[in-house]
Amino acid sequence: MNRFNGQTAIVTGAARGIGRAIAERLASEGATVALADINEAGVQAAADEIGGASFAVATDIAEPESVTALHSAVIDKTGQLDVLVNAAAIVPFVPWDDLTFEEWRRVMRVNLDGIYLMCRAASDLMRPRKYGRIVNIASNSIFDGTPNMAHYVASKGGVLTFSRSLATELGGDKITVNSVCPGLTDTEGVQESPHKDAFEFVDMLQAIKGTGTPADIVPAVAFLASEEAHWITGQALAVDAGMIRH
Ligand code: NAD
Ligand code: 4PL
Repeated sequence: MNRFNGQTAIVTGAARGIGRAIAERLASEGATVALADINEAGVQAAADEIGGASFAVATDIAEPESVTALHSAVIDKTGQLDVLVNAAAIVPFVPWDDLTFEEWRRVMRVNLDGIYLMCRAASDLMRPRKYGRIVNIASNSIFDGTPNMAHYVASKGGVLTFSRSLATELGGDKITVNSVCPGLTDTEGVQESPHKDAFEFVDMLQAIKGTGTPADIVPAVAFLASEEAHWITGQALAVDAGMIRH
């Protein structure tokens, strides 16, 4: 399939994990992808590997100037923006007893302020063209309140409800906004944290058995980012082997 021929996409969190896999798919289907990540070396390596016209932009999604610079770079290089996928986030493992206000703010700043800043800048570019696809990566943890990450769960609940509202705001300009809610997924980030020990537990809850990988999340994101998903907006899609059925 070549669903993104002639299109430009921004994917945040594209240095590794789910974001990187999404960037690879959109590029393989014809998009020029701006890979945005705070990990400068990692995102450059990812862009080099993808090749073609895709390019890396070192970006902190929580810094307004950095987000503005990213969108300027996209316009300078390609002149348009069709797709935004917000996959960058902090995925913490912090029990309630250790959850300080500082830690709460650290996560909110990236996971929620960052989504606002990215959607603000991207929608301003999309609206005059009367086309756009925004896919925000939330998490299935918001449906059952996964432990050891209350601030993260709160931030991702905000991502879902914000996406719903933004869908209403932007529908008049034919821009769709949806969220995808992955279950526990085997990524570099998870492997670096105690979340890696939870795979057996979530397997027990899944309708379909096995370990989720970024490749399992990508197809849902690519579909919602494609032109043909034009009649779907304000939705949240759990992609988690049926762990959550809401
Ligand atoms: P990861 O930690 O492997 O990768 C996240 C990327 O985001 C990293 O490259 C990191 O540098 C980047 N990032 C962090 N802060 C940033 C900032 N301020 N600006 C720009 N980039 C920043 O994560 P992952 O496991 O691939 O998760 C990707 C997305 O999927 C996240 O939104 C996460 O919340 C969500 N998710 C993950 C899981 C899971 O189990 N892995 C489950 C549900 C949802
Ligand atoms: C079920 O989004 O959804 C662990 C870590 N377990 O980040 C998540 C579940 C994690 C999740 C998540």
